[in-house]
Amino acid sequence: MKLFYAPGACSLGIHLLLEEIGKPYELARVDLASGAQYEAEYLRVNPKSKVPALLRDDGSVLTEYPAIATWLAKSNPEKNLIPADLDGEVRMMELVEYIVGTLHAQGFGRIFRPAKFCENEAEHAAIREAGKAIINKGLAQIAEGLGDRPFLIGDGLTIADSALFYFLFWIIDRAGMEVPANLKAYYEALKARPTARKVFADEGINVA
Ligand SMILES: N[C@@H](CCC(=O)N[C@@H](CS)C(=O)NCC(=O)O)C(=O)O
Repeated sequence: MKLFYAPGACSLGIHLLLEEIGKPYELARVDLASGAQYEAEYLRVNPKSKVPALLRDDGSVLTEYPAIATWLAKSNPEKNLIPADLDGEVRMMELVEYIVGTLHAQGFGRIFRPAKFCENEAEHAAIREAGKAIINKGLAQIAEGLGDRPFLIGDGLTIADSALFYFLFWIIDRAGMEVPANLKAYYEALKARPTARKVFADEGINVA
């Protein structure tokens, strides 16, 4: 297996899952800043020009965070990365979709790439503010649902936690945004896992 990733990108969460699973895998860095995702070599891997992408042992490539995470979890059922009961599973997927599809794509998308939403530069400040509002609303909801528990669903790490892990890395360590105290404690505990330390080290990311 080979994970195509960019340091600190959302692929960080898939990287964490690979470490949690503990089976051998390779890493292939994609230099998003220099536009490697648009070059022919990477387009052959993922024509959508995005990371993460996972090259599987049968030679096929899987893309899209929820799909990759689900495949990894269901291929390694002994790791319990998806709750065994149906209600736990769908509640977990509800969170994954919200974090990846709404908070990341709609919230951070507006903050980092306002031109994707409107080419008129005069609108960009308002678009960024709208992105922050999406994120703050989502963080408040997630914090309320989490309470003082160490994981989003059940009593072990699931793929929803892997998504919130990369998202909180952006929010707390990259953007320096304030978050509810319980989310900060949750993120610090995730960050302290040996698997997370290894992921940061492998990606060359310095975190406190
Ligand atoms: N829908 C995709 C989104 C992935 C995504 O947005 N990846 C970003 C990094 S966090 C990316 O590759 N951006 C490169 C670009 O847009 O040029 C998924 O769920 O995997």
